[in-house]
Amino acid sequence: ADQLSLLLDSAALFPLPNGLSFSYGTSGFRSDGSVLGSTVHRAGIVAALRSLKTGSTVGLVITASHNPVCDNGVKIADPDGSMMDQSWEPFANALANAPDPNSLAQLVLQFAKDEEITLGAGQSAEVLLARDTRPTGETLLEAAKQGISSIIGAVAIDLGILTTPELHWMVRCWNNGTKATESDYFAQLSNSFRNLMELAPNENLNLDTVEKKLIVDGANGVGGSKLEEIKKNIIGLEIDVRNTGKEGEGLLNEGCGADFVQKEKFAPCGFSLSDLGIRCASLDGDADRLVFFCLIPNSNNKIELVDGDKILSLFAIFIQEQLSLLEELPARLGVVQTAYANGAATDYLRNLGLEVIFTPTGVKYLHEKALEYDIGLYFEANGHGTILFSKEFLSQLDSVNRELSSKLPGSKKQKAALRLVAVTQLINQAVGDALSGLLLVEAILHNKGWSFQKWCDLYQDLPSRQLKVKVADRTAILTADAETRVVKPAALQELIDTETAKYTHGRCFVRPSGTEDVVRIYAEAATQDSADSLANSVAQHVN
Ligand code: NG1
Ligand code: ZN
Repeated sequence: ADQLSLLLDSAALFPLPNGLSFSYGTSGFRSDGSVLGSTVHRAGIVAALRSLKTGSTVGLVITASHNPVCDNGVKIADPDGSMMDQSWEPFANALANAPDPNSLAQLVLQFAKDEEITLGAGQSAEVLLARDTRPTGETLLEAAKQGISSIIGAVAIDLGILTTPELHWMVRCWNNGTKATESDYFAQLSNSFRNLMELAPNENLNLDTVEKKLIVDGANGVGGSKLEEIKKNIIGLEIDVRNTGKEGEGLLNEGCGADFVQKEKFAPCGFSLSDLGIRCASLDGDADRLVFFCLIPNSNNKIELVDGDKILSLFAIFIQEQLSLLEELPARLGVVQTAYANGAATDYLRNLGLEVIFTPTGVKYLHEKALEYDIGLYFEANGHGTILFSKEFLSQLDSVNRELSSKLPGSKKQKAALRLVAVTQLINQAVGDALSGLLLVEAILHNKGWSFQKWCDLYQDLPSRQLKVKVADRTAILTADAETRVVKPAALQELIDTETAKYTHGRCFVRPSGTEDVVRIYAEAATQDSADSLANSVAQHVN
């Protein structure tokens, strides 16, 4: 068949649902899983074109992350494992909303022409596919496959059920020509974890047995069972996985998972006071977010939370420490946050002498900024983040490491270099990864001989409150300065300023969500009561 009729036939099988429109938000298309057939089919077409354009393998993952089990979503990964270049989003949007097969086909042909992609001329395209554990995932994956095969020469490779970060990692490795299977991923994590654990300075090995234990809430999603695989090859850490999504363990993301734990500040289901004193961690449904917590005695399941900001701080301290031992390895270190970062975290990081910058919410913005440094660390408060190392830095580290292992083997300096090497191998440089992040946290605590409490006490979070409000049209709100200020409607910012001025350490901002049809309100102040009341009063003005 020729390209046009292939597109027409394929599109006819996946009609756009009446009255719905879709938009490629900060993490792809998201909606109720039952209405996403056409969207995912069309995302398959976009992915195939993206592969043709870049001449490399790309990825497509079907997930709605921390959202309820009935939701689903789809996003595309570029050849380096990062989110699809933003310049392609308008096309993805147009295609997702094309009313009929004919207009869809015309959009594809025109876009291919504009982008100088030759269709049907013997080029090949390759898309790696994965999905999370949602019940609508299987059908949607089929739709993606059909979309991909409606572009001549495009091939879909179904990798089954994976965490989102696994898929991104595999795309990256595939294109780098390095080992890219799931068992390679598991092996890389457990090997680099072991290396980093073994590099702990002897004087810090004073942890008692309780500290070797970690309980992990898998959000009843895809991460729990993967962690159970990884833990088989791990020593020095006892991991107990709960909410793995197996029969009888509960629903995906319901009353559990990193989003619940971070926003509600309560222990997830399956945890109780018998876990008192034990370090706990929580993943989200597709395992790209991670937070830690500990139960508070006599508090009705309230927790002490370690959020993304504090994970970021731990990573930053550790890297800074190793670099300070290696004056022959100069590196520009940058930290990227969003407006949701706790004010106390930002102060803490700046007091360490670090360069801290802000971007709008959404991993793709943070990731892009972090790429500008030799070592770029980024985290959202909700626990999504990672560390990026520039190519130049990696090759300098490699030569410093070689030099030291021949001239000063066993020295403090050599160990510092080896620790950095282990970090570069353990952390997922494609995207935030709860499993790799979790192991890095554990290895760093072990290296530093730190208890959970010591980590908590790095700084005291300012009390905060997040609310969401449904409005008629959330796009009526426009923001600036990394979303910290409302520019339209102008009167709203004035109201926010007036309210905020009433509170000590008050800070408040409002922005339209990029993933849900709501406006989000964030407030911070010296006490929980004042944070709550600031958020509530601003919410009233948003309505
Ligand atoms: P929106 O819905 O745009 O606030 C949420 C998170 C983001 C990011 C995306 C993608 C908050 C306040 N926002 O975005 O940080 O993780 O989902 O999943 O947590
Ligand atoms: Zn997620």
